[in-house]
Amino acid sequence: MRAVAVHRLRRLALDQLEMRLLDRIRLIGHEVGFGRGWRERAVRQRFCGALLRGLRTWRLVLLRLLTLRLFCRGGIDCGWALRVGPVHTLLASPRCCIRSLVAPSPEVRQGTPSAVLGNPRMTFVQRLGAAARLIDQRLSELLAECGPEKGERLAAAMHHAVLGGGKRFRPFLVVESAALFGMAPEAALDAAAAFECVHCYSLAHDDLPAMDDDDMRRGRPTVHKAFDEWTAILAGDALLTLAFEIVARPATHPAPATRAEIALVLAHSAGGRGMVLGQMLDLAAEKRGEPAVPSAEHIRRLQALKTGALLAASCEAGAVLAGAKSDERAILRRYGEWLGLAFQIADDLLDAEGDAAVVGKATGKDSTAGKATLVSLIGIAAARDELAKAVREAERILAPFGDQAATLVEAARFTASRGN
Ligand code: GRG
Repeated sequence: MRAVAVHRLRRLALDQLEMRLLDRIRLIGHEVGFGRGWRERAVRQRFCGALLRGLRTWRLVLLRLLTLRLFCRGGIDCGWALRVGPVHTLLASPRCCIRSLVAPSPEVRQGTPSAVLGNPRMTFVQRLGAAARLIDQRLSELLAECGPEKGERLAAAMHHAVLGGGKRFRPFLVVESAALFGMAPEAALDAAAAFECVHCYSLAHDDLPAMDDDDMRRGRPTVHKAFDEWTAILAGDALLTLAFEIVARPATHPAPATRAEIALVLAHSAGGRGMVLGQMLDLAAEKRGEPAVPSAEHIRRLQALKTGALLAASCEAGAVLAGAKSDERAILRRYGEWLGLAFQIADDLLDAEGDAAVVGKATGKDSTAGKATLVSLIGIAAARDELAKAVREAERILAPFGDQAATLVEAARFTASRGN
């Protein structure tokens, strides 16, 4: 009798605990920014399931919650957090846990790019991570194939600028935009890598003392800090040239006309009518005070050129690569423009409010430098509204593609919620 009563009491206490834990999970889910989409719901349910399965050993559950919270706060995807398991494992074998965090998933280790990215069970962040690993692998092959001889200082600086961090968002957009028109990821990887080379060159140059003067990028010393200024300049130059070499190679696309078209899209977005002009306007405002009072319109144009152009071109290039019709190509371009705007506003918000450890570079630089950004001109609340509008527009433009464009829709939402 007594044993039954004790058992019931214990069950009751566990039920109570379960309710409290569920509340807590909901709260944490809210804190780490789960949305309301079905994918997010599915992840949340997986969480709850995994947590509740461990309820009999409730201390373990509390520890898991703590792990989850720590990792999610650190910007790590929930799926990864689940793979790490309970904190006690972390304490018992930190190296094994850290390895499971950074090691490629079994799909990435075993599968072809199509198999890896075709897995419908992946969350968006896992998909972005899986694509990043594929792109990293292709980038290091291309650097070895087309870059300078191994062991040279220039090669080492190019590696430093490209490998070892970065979301690989532009190449992801190339791959996913091409996938929207039925192209397999492996067929889009080279063009995607070319876009990342241009992005990495721009970061290496932007970080130089003559430009934005940054010591840290992607959580590591910038190229000129790890090497020196002249090496960083030359590594950037070589990466820009390498991008066009990659695009020109038959491996990028069998049709010369398509390769030429991609080269055009990339050149327009990166050059004196695109990113370089945007950078020029930005530095002219900061260093020469031109114009004396920048308007919100001026800032929007500057950002569309500096940041938006390459993002929009990545989406357009994916469509070109996959042979999309001209109206479909135009849709992808417009989607990319809204996405670019969202990306830059989110970047300004991160600079204003972000944590340098999570962002991977110094924050608060814009206001310290007295730099006019959309956030400084219209305020945080209005910038958030504009960000939400940009994401809505990006989603609306993709409506003709229906569910086929789900990943690109999520990419637009991701730009708004990203932590780095
Ligand atoms: C030097 C010609 C020239 C241009 C530089 C890209 C750029 C133009 C400047 C970088 C300054 C900056 C912080 C711009 C805001 C948006 C941006 C490009 C952020 C960095 O891109 P992410 O977040 O970086 O995709 P990762 O590291 O993930 O690749």
